[in-house]
Amino acid sequence: MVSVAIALGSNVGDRAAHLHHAVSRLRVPIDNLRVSRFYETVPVGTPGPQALFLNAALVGATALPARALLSTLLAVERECGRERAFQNAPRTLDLDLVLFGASVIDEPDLVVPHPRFRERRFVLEPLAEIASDMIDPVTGKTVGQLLTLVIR
Ligand code: PH2
Ligand code: MG
Ligand code: MG
Repeated sequence: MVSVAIALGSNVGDRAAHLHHAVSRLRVPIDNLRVSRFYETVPVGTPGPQALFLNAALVGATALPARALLSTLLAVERECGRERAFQNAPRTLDLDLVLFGASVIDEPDLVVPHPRFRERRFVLEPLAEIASDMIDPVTGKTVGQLLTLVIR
């Protein structure tokens, strides 16, 4: 079993319902699931003004390979009507694989640890609430340490 961390985000429609749907679907492939509270956050890095996000994080242990877990995340996004109009477009549900044990994966459609999570308070704050001791295999720092270093 591998420890995983997933970031959840929504800024279209019933945001809380989308996050709850994701949590209930991920209880099957992820054991010992722990979920942060839901944080309302200002959009960061979007190409224009957007609605506020609801962000959260979840952690647990999975027997799935990273690629199978990624397929599950994309399927759950589609169940919530996710469309991909352009990069950082408003979304009903975004599920990002942030950490997959100590794995470092750099493939065109799968980069783990998530390449931008260290700069994102909206990922680090919920994740530190439930798993501040998880280690980023690239920097060797814990999530709690990364949160103290984030600027925005
Ligand atoms: N996701 C993005 C871009 N910007 N801003 C906030 N506050 N929350 C997000 O989940 C988010 C974002 C791309 O995935
Ligand atoms: Mg994202
Ligand atoms: Mg995504």
